[in-house]
Amino acid sequence: MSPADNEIRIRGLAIGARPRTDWTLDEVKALFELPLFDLLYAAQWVHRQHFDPNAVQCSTLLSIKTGACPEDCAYCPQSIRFDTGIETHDLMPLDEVRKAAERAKAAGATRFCMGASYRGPKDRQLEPILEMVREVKAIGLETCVTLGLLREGQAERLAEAGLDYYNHNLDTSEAFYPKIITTRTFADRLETLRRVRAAGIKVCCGGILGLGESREDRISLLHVLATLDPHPESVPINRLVRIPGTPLENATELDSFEFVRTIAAARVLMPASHVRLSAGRTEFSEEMQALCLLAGANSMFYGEKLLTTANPSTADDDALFARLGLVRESAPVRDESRSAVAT
Ligand code: SAM
Ligand code: DTB
Ligand code: SF4
Repeated sequence: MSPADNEIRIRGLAIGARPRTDWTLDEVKALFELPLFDLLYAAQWVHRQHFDPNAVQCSTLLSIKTGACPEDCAYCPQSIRFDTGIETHDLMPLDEVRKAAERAKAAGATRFCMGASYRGPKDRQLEPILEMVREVKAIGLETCVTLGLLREGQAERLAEAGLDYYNHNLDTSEAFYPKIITTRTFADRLETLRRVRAAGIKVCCGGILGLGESREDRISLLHVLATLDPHPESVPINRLVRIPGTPLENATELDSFEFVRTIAAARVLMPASHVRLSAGRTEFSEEMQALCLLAGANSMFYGEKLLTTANPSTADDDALFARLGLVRESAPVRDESRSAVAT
């Protein structure tokens, strides 16, 4: 049976394998509020229509420019407005980036994501980053960058350099967003996502849970993501890492099952996308990580560090993979007729 006509019915909801971008808010809410085991069953079923359920895509992160960011994102250790004690640095030399990418490839990652603490890069700041994209690609890794808002023409330049993915998160619902960030709008973010898509770069877009948002906000965030046409190819779901010195340092920890529920709903709503279990893993038990993977997450950050905070060690991740019988998803085959990597 093809994904087009393949569906299951659970408590009156028709759940299909074919990606849809016309979800209504009511449908997303009904799905999100299913009994957890029904939702997990739906997510597993959808997951197996599109993916090897035992393979996990592994990306490694590198902060190529750290801290002193003019933005006021209330969760972020890199904002210049909060005293978080992080070590800041300007743009890293190309050579160091290449070495880090080579180490990531040797460890088994297939994608290398470079993050910079800009509101958005100036044209002259983009130039050395294009060079980094070319170098990392030449090593044989997929490339991703997250640089904030993009101005006109910048996405095209990144595409020409061979960039595969651009990460730009919506972070939370449109309604809750102004409580978290005041220096740029939700609409600004959608505009950058539009530019990335128009330039032919794959979109990596998700959010953070545990900012103090309500369930309605989580449902609304998923609704916006699942009605982007086409869906983001990669959907990172972060749990807030509470950083001393930020306004959210004392945020209440989000219930683990609510986090799992959000992952499972994302899997059902965006059946063909990779859903990434992102920041927050160091605070999760191995059983919790396994539950997130069972709920349809099939991507992770792999490597000891995220941008400024810790991630589980590769040894711990390798041991977890072995215990669960998981494998690292292999790199997509390169299509030499295009500069980008085919998926
Ligand atoms: N400056 C760029 C931007 O904001 O788009 C790129 C880097 S920014 C650190 C990338 C993403 O990391 C944010 O959108 C947010 O989703 C996530 N993030 C940052 N701090 C976090 C934290 N303390 N806990 C969880 N996720 C976080
Ligand atoms: C994403 O969604 N999560 C990553 C990546 N995209 C750039 C970043 C997580 C950052 C966590 C806090 C830190 O290490 O500074
Ligand atoms: Fe700056 Fe990005 Fe952190 Fe916001 S999330 S303060 S834009 S580095």
